[in-house]
Amino acid sequence: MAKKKKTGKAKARIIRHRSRAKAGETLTQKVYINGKLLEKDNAKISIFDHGLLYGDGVFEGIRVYDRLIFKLKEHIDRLYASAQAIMLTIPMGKRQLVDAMIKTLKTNNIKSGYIRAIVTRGAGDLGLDPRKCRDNATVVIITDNVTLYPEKLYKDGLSIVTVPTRRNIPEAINSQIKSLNYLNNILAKIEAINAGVEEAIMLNQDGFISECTGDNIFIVKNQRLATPSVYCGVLNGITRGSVIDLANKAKIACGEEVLTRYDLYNADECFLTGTAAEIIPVVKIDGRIISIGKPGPITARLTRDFQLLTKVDGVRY
Ligand code: PXG
Repeated sequence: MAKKKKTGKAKARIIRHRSRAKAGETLTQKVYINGKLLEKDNAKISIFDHGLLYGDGVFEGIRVYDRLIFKLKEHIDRLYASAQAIMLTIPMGKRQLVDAMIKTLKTNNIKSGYIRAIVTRGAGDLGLDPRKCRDNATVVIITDNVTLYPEKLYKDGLSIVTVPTRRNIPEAINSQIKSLNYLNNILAKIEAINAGVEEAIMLNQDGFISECTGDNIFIVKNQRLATPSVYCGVLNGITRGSVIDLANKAKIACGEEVLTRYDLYNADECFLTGTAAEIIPVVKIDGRIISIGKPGPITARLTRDFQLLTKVDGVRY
């Protein structure tokens, strides 16, 4: 069969990965699937995998800074806790999974980037019944680059809106479970894009602030930091935890609270946190300019502290 010509986009991706290879070597991105490292184009799983058919699975996104895997233990523990909550057995121990991640990073010669670990229920039949997924769960590890928002927005700040789609109620899917079921977050993202902005604030069932589609939210009021409590139905974000620790160290008070839109509109500063987004300032919410419409000093201080932390805190490989 004649080989398909590579599109401009595909070519660019290959060149990007090749550029990380040592002189004289070419490197095509490899993806880990169930113990094997496969070339990206051959990295395939069954169309009967319940991860695809039902979003039945869990995942993690982890950042790597200059060969340091940031908050690795926290991410691994959260992955296994999410799996435990949905009665999914990850067919390998934590140490083995970490070894597989490091092997994938090294194979792809990644110094700084992003690890996406995915564990699905595995291949079953067209029914929901997870017992039909007789083989082990599918374990996938992708290592790549990630950019969530354009660089300019980190300097100037984001404009965001509250959207109609609510965060999942904990009685349905507990927000601590980082499941492959992101449809309501995606709907919220679509609503934000339709409104001409990059990110959405999701309210919980009671109308209080929960979080954004892939980030936690913080405000600063009178030199004090506040973020919605996990009881408001937010993911206990690992970047959120790092920011709370950094605030404690910097002697900036930080409360985990119940917040309303009013609190956001009247904040002195606002920012979002997430592994992919890191810390990004917010300067406009639902058309209200926050304070003077520029990223504030406490956001800048915590961003600096966070950047320093990523240089020293992590598992080296
Ligand atoms: N809330 C939600 C709903 C998330 O999915 C965070 C908060 C931040 O948590 P960490 O632990 O990363 O600080 C997340 C994580 C994306 C994307 O493309 C976002 C996440 C995961 C995967 C992709 O926006 N967010």
